[in-house]
Amino acid sequence: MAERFDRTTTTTCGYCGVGCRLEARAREGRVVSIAPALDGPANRGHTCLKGRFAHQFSRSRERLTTPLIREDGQLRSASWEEATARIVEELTRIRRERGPDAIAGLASSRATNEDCWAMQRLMRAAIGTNNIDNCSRVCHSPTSYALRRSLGYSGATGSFDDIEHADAAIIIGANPTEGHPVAGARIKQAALHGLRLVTIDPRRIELADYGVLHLAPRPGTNAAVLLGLAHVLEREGLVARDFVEARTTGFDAVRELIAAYSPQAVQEITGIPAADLEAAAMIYGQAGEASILWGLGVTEHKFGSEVAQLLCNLALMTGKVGRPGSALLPLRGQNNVQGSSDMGALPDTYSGYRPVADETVARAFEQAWGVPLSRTPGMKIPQMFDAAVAGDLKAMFIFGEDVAQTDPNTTHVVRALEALDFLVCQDIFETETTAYADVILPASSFLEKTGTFTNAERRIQLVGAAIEPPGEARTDFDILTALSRALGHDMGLEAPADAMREIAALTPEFAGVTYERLGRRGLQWPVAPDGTDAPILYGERFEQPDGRAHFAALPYKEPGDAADDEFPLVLITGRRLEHYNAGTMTRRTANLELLPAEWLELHPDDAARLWVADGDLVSVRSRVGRIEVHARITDRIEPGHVFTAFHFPEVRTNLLVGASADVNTSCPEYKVVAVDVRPVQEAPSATPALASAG
Ligand SMILES: Nc1nc2c(c(=O)[nH]1)N[C@H]1C(S)=C(S)[C@@H](COP(=O)(O)OP(=O)(O)OC[C@H]3O[C@@H](n4cnc5c(=O)[nH]c(N)nc54)[C@H](O)[C@@H]3O)O[C@H]1N2
Ligand SMILES: Nc1nc2c(c(=O)[nH]1)N[C@H]1C(S)=C(S)[C@@H](COP(=O)(O)OP(=O)(O)OC[C@H]3O[C@@H](n4cnc5c(=O)[nH]c(N)nc54)[C@H](O)[C@@H]3O)O[C@H]1N2
Ligand code: SF4
Ligand SMILES: [Mo]
Repeated sequence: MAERFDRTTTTTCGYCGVGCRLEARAREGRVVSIAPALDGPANRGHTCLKGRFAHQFSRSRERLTTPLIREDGQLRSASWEEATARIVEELTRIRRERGPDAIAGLASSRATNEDCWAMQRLMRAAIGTNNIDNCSRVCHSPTSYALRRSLGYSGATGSFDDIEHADAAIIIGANPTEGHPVAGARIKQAALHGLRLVTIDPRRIELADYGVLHLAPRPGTNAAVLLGLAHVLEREGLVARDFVEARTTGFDAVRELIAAYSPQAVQEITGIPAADLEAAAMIYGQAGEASILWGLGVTEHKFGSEVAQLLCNLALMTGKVGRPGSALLPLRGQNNVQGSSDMGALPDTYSGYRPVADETVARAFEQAWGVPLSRTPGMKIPQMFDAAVAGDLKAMFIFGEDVAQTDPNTTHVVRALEALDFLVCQDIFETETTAYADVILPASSFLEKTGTFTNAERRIQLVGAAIEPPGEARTDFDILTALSRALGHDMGLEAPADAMREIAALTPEFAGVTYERLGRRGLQWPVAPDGTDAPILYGERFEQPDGRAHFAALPYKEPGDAADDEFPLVLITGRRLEHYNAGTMTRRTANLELLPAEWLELHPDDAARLWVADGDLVSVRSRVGRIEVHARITDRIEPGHVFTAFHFPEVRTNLLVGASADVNTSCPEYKVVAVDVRPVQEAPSATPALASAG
């Protein structure tokens, strides 16, 4: 009997930020099965249905297999030479006529560190602009901002292992059993073994069933919840005075601020019963070791970056940081969103979050790359779209992001893409965004390339190629380095390993990283020159000039949108287990059979009032747009709220989301959108008899 597979490659999952290690088995150039790597530090022999089964997309007939060029409005196949020549000609012309800042690029947080390194170097050194950003902008940029201000490093303070070492945990604005399923399963196991779990989410998420307490705040009121928790901790004498004294600054202002946030006052704002808030504070405050985990229900708000700072306050005032079991764990989203940001695919920082305006840093990069570099911070993603509409941005190079589906305010995004003189997309499929491209470059998925991803624990892990790219598709790394060469800047990086050597040489937190040292278990940055890594940060000192962590005294402020007479319901958007973001990959796998379409979750009381039955088509209208979607009636959501995801182009959820965004980072307020929901009279479908007669 023939072998079922002829090659096994140990690699890292390319979907979410858990970073499961996988064994990919291939036969005759196709992935035939994927199994969990038993020694994977984050997954310990487990995977979810995406990592294990959602690989058929890799040989989908719809994969991009040749470059495509638009001519007279139509896309046609082209050679790599032709596509490259077109890109060089257009970008050179625009740079000559309008300057380098008329060009912007997006790096893909689905791609490797090495790919993102090449992308930011291409924009900075070959084009000459800091107009480079990545999807962390629309995701955890508020977390990054808060952690850097409060503690120092832009990363989780601990590891998933802290879940098992904790006596209690707060999970706020995250739904790990759908978004980070293997971490979700570890939390379930820990809860079954005594972890006292508090969930804070307007929806009754699955983990609420495993916890000791669930708090359901009104969307956008997290700050009040956290200030109320701090109030009770102070009132009950649960503040770690010695820790606060020895290792932090700014607590006095916080103590003054929280006096006003009594449980009663917080109940008014959030709808959370005062007794529940008090109980939650006691569970966290009295635990020996306790961790806080969070997601987009914290960040994707008008004051998301402030709320993330308030989370740091809680850990600091109780001294619950820097020990096994006491961690701050943001559940970073994409497989490599931590990494793309670490690599400096951001408009204001080089790798390691060092400002582009810092003369010493900029000089080091100029010396390494042999070109002058701009000291002016570039545009963030929403500013890029505004500049395109205003006619100031003329070209974009979008590498692995489907902004026309996933960014907010779709109408504005599309207008921006249409306004550009020249758009290049580098993807593995045609998408809503490539519909506006002048050149489309066929790239490789995570199953077809080598390099590294960095997971939500700051763990840098190796990625191996299980199969070859299809047709004439190339790896992202090869495409980007070749383009840079064609634009006149030869990076001198032949392979991803060369890029990692350069990253290590130019980035203090990566100083000791080599592929050999990463081995099968990876390393958690910062990695010292001798290869010692850091599973737990801040045991001794915080990464601030004075070595101390900083409290932030920030009051509750109202969200950017609110229900009113015309738009009486609040829409929350988020994720489904079976599909991944734009869905380009999961919709091309058997996961589509598990979840074939999107739906809107609606509480039975609202459904009755609106005359909507389960399964009915409804129209959802916001201040900026309208969609149609089928309703599902569930009491996991509170009356007054509705929920949907954004994985299907058939339902352009982001038509509904407006321009409101986090005040410090421009992360969109995807989680609070006032809407009006109405039943739609569906046209009677043609009967089979009529159809065949036609
Ligand atoms: N299956 C699957 N997994 C994924 C993804 C996917 O698309 N599909 N995407 C990946 C990415 S990019 C990311 S960033 C992560 C995201 O992972 P999560 O952060 O878990 O994602 P969401 O489902 O968007 O939002 C989490 C929760 O926030 C809650 N929430 C909304 N508003 C509020 C609020 O005001 N307060 C509180 N306390 N909670 C609120 C929502 O009800 C929701 O349950 O998932 C990653 N993993
Ligand atoms: N309403 C609403 N909208 C949201 C959110 C929300 O909660 N609510 N969440 C936001 C968040 S957190 C995020 S992170 C964004 C995600 O939004 P996106 O980053 O746009 O979504 P993805 O589907 O992860 O991937 C983008 C593209 O990368 C391509 N791709 C995948 N792997 C590779 C590769 O290796 N190389 C190349 N070249 N291309 C590749 C895919 O085909 C896809 O077209 O969505 C945001 N949108
Ligand atoms: S939990 Fe995340 S990393 Fe692990 S298999 Fe699932 S999608 Fe992949
Ligand atoms: Mo994300």
